[in-house]
Amino acid sequence: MSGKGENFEDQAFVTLVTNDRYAYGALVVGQSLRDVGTTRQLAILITPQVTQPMRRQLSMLYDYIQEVNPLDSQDDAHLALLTRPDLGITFTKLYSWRLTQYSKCVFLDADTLVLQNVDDLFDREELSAAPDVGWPDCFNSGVFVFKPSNETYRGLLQCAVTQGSFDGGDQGLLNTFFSDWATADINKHLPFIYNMTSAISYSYLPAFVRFGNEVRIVHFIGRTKPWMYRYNTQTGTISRPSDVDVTHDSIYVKMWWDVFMSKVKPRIEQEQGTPLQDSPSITPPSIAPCHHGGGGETMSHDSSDSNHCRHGHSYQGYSTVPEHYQIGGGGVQHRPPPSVPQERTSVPTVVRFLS
Ligand SMILES: [Mn+2]
Repeated sequence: MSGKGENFEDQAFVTLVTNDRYAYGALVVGQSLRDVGTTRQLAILITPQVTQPMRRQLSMLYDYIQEVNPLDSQDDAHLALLTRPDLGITFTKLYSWRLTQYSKCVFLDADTLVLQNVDDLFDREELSAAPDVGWPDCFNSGVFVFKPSNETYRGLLQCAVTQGSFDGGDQGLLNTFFSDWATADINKHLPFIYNMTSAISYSYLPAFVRFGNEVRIVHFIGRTKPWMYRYNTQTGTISRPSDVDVTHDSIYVKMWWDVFMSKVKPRIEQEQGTPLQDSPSITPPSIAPCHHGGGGETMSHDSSDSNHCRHGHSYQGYSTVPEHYQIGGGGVQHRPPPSVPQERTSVPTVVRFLS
């Protein structure tokens, strides 16, 4: 074995994004995989909502990009119970099993961050995953080892139709389909350090103190994501958004931003051909200044976001990522509400997908 990927071209890390905001997560997790020297391919599934400039950014980092159409459940009543009416699209995750050009894959949510090399995950068999902190007899579907197979894909769809998902998302379905995970084979239980919930230091601090330095993958579960935070470029400190649902450990949010600022942002600037803004003063929520109605490089954001572009206000030294990545457009374009991947939720419901 000599060259990167020479002997492992049939194995890949796979992630999924359904909009530009999550694509920032994919840029960071993909970069973090490069930074730890992975020998495997990087593959990403995207939905039509991801903009062309963002696709170009992703293509600089990922070896393989596949656009997929969302497998929307079209079951708004049930989905609304979860206060995440757009989560049906996350069944797109099932499409991962159709990446049969690979013999084995490791799925990583776009809201994860790799801190140490995890190529040893490819020694594991399908379906290997770490326990979910909310119900450890279920696995968390943010990180898992799987084997692409059209037969398995069809089985998963059939399972969705006949049994549904007990949490309304992919995690419930996958735990139903791979129902013997909890008891059948301990080798399919990934250590928690491969999918550490970023808020764990608040729930079991002594264990975090003891084992925290062994963490390999951090998972920013919940609706509040690292890219919703503000990053002070002068002090390197993090500010939480106002509507936090999960308090992520600021150490890891800062790690996410360090990757974004040092590797991802420069590539965006390089593609634009101009600095995003005079460093170090950066105005939220866009990296670039808000150019409403102006041409040139503009990163717009959704009006429903809590972080509106605030003209006339100074937020010097702070940075957040924009909702949509847009270059060369005619200013802010309001797009449909973004769809976001499903997270574990405790709301029980039986739904029928794809029926
Ligand atoms: Mn996640």
